[in-house]
Amino acid sequence: MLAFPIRPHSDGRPQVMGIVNVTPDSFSDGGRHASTQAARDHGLALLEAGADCLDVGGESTRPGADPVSESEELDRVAPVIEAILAERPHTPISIDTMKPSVARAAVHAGASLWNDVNALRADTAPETAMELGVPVCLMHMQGEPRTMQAAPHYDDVVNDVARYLGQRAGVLLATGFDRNLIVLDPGIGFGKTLEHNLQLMASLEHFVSLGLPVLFGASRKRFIQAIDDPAVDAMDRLGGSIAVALHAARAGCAIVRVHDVRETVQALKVQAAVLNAGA
Ligand code: 9MG
Repeated sequence: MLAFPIRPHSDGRPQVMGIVNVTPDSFSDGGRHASTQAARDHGLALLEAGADCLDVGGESTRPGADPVSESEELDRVAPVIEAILAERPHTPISIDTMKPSVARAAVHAGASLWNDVNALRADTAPETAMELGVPVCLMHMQGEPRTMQAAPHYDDVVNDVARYLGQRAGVLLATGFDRNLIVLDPGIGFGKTLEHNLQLMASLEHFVSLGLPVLFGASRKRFIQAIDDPAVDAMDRLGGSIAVALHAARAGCAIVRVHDVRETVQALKVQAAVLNAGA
């Protein structure tokens, strides 16, 4: 099976993960990529633009999103993974799902990382991860997508999120899962206020210091609108998305999950060149 890159590039740049939403209600592309063909084409275009890997998801996790059935989710993602791999056989593709059955089918279709915003809280998820043997991204989320933004609360958001991720990793390790295959993610925007998101982003180095690769996903998220201007919609958040991707790179994150691949890759390359020249 293909190895999925979960460590930064040798020049310190994070791996760039391009987002392929196969959801009619996707918050950032308005469902334009809902069909298999369109999602495949979009994924291939992201690879052409310089993505190191792709994240394919068939259930929206945006705030307020309703769940979809297992069969619907599978029908969305498996053909897209197969179609991308038919064209570009060596592409590292992650499957963004909370459902063990979907993760299993996606890995059988060729996915090589399980990105779980639910951090394997579903029944049998840790055992399924052990069975599949691919890297797993454990993301922090308070609550569930439909209601998570109602009233998020933490005693100390950085410590609470770090403790949670440590506990979830512990559950996975107890099944015998390989520590070298675990990726952590503080879950920007998942059950968090603007202040929580800012605290977490200001503390990314703390998450990196836990010793496992960190995935950072903040592309086009609502906190950018909250900081900039209420009129700024999802398609108009490129500047803010790049600012935080550069910040995540400097903090040592291993993977950044983004919509705007070409612009992000260019910004990361320029930052790495400048930092390495001064080193
Ligand atoms: C699916 N998805 C949406 N946002 C995400 C984020 O920030 N991290 C991860 N791992 N997945 C995400």
